Amino acid sequence: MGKGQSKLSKDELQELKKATHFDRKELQQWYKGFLKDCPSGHLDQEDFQKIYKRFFPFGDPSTYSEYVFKVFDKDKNGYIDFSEFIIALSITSRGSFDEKLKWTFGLYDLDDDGYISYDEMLAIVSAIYKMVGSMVKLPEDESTPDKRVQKLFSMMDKNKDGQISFEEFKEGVHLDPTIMSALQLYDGLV
Ligand SMILES: [Ca+2]
Repeated sequence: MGKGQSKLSKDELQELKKATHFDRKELQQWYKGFLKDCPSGHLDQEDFQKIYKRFFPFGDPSTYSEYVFKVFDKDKNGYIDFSEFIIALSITSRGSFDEKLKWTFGLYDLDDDGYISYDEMLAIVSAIYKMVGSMVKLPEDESTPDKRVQKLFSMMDKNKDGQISFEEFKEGVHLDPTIMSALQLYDGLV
């Protein structure tokens, strides 16, 4: 994505139209807004954290925003460019259930090996708890990240191998839709 241009080129538009659920007009609008918020044309970890801080002023979203940043930054170069931003936004806001599911799974699967381990789930859940702080009243059996993860594992890890496959995740989401709340939290930003 070239610096200094105020509009997407024809080729860029064409490409993003194919890769997202947005039309030309929406893409140009989002691009304008994106440049307004970050004139450099890309977001770094710190910019991203600031956005979350606006929405969770009473908690500490630093860790959680780092994890989400990693999912956005597809080419892992340390920046979210417009194309990465809009593709993630398209999935989280207009994606099919399956797209959203894959995106959320990718968030939990920190090392990208296709399985969510207990520690990976604990890392994300702890980050969410840290972020929402005391704003949410939690049921007794979910009062700590450990309890919450134990509960999720007892429900989702059907073959008891200590990790959650995509299939198990997919089924588990129906048993506990709040697991997708990782995504809903992001929805609040759009
Ligand atoms: Ca990138």
